[in-house]
Amino acid sequence: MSKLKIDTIAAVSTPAGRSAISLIRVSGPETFKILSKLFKTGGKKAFPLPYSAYFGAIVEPDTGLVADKCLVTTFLAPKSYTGEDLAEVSTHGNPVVVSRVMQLLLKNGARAAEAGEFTRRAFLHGKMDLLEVEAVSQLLSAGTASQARLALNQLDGLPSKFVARIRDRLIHNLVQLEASLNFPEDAVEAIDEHLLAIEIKHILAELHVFARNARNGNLVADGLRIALLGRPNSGKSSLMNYMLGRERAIVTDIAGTTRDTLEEAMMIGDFPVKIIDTAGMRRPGDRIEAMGIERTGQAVDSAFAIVGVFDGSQPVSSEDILVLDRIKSSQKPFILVCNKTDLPQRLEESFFSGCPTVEISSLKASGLPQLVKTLREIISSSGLSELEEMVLLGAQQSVSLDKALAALERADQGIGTMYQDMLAIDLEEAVRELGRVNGETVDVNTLDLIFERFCIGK
Ligand SMILES: Nc1nc2c(ncn2[C@@H]2O[C@H](COP(=O)(O)OP(=O)(O)OP(=O)(O)O)[C@@H](O)[C@H]2O)c(=O)[nH]1
Ligand SMILES: [Mg+2]
Repeated sequence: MSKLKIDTIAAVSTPAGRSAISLIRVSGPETFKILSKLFKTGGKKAFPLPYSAYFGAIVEPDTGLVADKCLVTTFLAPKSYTGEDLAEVSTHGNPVVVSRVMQLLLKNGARAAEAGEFTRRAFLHGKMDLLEVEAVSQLLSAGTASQARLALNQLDGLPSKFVARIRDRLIHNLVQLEASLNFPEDAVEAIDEHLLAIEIKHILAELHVFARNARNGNLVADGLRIALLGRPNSGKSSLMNYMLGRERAIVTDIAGTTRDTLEEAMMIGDFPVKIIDTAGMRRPGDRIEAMGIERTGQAVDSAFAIVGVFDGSQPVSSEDILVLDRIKSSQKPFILVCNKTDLPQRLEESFFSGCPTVEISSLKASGLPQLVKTLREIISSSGLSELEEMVLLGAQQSVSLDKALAALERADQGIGTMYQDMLAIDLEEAVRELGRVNGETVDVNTLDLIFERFCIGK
């Protein structure tokens, strides 16, 4: 089906099942023609007026039977979510009633909407750009208040304005460069490469900040990954259970109990995190353990921060030294846990020297507040509590932003030595890729990928 054909679509926008009210959305040029056939309102108010609510009944045209009594809210193009004529029909929240009203709409000229099609139309009609689309998507899937706040910030449009402004500046410079390249003999002034170089540097600096805000935003949206790392039996799974407050991971006194990485969400302050329990690090006993330990390595690579778990009741082993080396070489923020403090302590204190350490007994449930406090400090010192600054990007948008940055880096480094037409190619690429970030130059296939993540009715 052609995505460009603008017909009239309908979908149930509320979840399936019984509820007080269900909402059916209808959008497109025939919206009010279709509703005029089906919806009978008793009042004298003309139908439809902008932003108006009408109480009435959906009536089957052939039989005159009432399908439901409902409230219809009207939004006239272009002042609606989609930018088209749009109506929201609030029916009684019974699946039988809802499906009857839907069938009547479909029989009388509407088409069942695809996932994300209302938002896609909003995008096509210029009601929002791709950054705002991404914010809507993240708002719908947000699992915590801070994730929702981040998405709402982005819906205010500041990141959109930023990308549009940077892109306009690049276009302006590109046009000047092209003019001086194509019409050298005309009155067009030769471009001042020195000024252009300064401008590119400024833009690059601003874009780097934007990219960092986007990385942080995606960290918050996905949940910061915190990996528990340690030798077998040090108490990683016990600590995970203690942090979560429930028996999630299997704990035994057999070294090598955890063979695969386990991931669970929790909050640190008002920050969503994912705690990752890993297979204990040692020379593997069999193939399965070897695979588990390989995954431990991946968990370290993808982690935002690492919690090193050590058994305080045992002297330092070669495995502990291996673990500490791995943690230090990861260059990630970390904290060391001296676990099993309920037992006589035999781990040499000097082992932890110079490293942030907390003492914990996972068995007796003591010491967690100090660990949480330190993790909060790690999060806030990474600038991650500044939600206002953050940006949410989809996977495609992140790739495009990186490409735009790379093209500008090439331009920045090459300017003065590189041919101007090569410079123009890099600037063009930056403009094109930034257009993919905000949707100015996005292609249909990419749009398909973006909107298929949405639910029907949004
Ligand atoms: N006394 C005491 N025992 C603990 C504590 N934490 C864990 N243990 C015990 O240590 C043993 C190993 O605990 P686990 O949590 O399975 O250790 P692990 O690091 O996940 O081990 P692997 O999955 O094999 O890598 C179990 O018998 C736990 O009951 C603690 O704080 N105090
Ligand atoms: Mg374990």
